[in-house]
Amino acid sequence: MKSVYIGLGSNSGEKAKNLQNAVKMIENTEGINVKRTSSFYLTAPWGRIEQEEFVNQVIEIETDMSARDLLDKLQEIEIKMGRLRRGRWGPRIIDLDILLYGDEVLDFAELKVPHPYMRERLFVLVPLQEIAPNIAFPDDGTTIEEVLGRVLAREGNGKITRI
Ligand code: A4P
Ligand code: MG
Repeated sequence: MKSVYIGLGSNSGEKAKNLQNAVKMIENTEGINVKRTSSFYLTAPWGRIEQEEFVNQVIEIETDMSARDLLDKLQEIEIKMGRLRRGRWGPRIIDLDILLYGDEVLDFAELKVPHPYMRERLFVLVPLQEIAPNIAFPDDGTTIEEVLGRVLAREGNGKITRI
């Protein structure tokens, strides 16, 4: 069994509802147990900033699925929920990213773990810190708390509100 962290995001339609539905679909997937869920956070768009605010959440699951199979499953859920591809970092009903997969480091085009941008993203680090402050990055051993502390010192936390 692996402990896996998934980042959820929505900035289109009923955003919090979309996250709830996605968590239900993840929960109902054979071979996946949802262990912990963070609060919802309202967050300023990162990357392409001329779009609606996001609602973000991080969950911990336990699974014996391979990382590839899990990614396929998550993409299936995105499609079922009606996600359309509207360009990189563009608006979406639901986005499901694998943040951490046990203590593995994966570097394939279609699957990079730890998620390549998670160390810079308050919308990932703040909810992750809520449910798992003491876990460490498998590649360099820094904890979530340390990495979050650095980003907060640099940027402040004006761009994220717990809802
Ligand atoms: N992929 C590689 N590694 C992973 C991984 N660890 N988890 C590949 C999931 N997918 C991974 O993703 C494109 C491809 O990335 C997938 O086919 C998969 O094989 P995508 O979800 O189709 O496209 P995307 O989401 O538009 O691009 P990308 O680069 O994944 O964007 P992100 O990183 O998901 O960022 N601002 C706020 N406040 N909140 C947000 O949630 N999200 C984004 C999207 C931008 N700004 C945001 C937010
Ligand atoms: Mg994505």
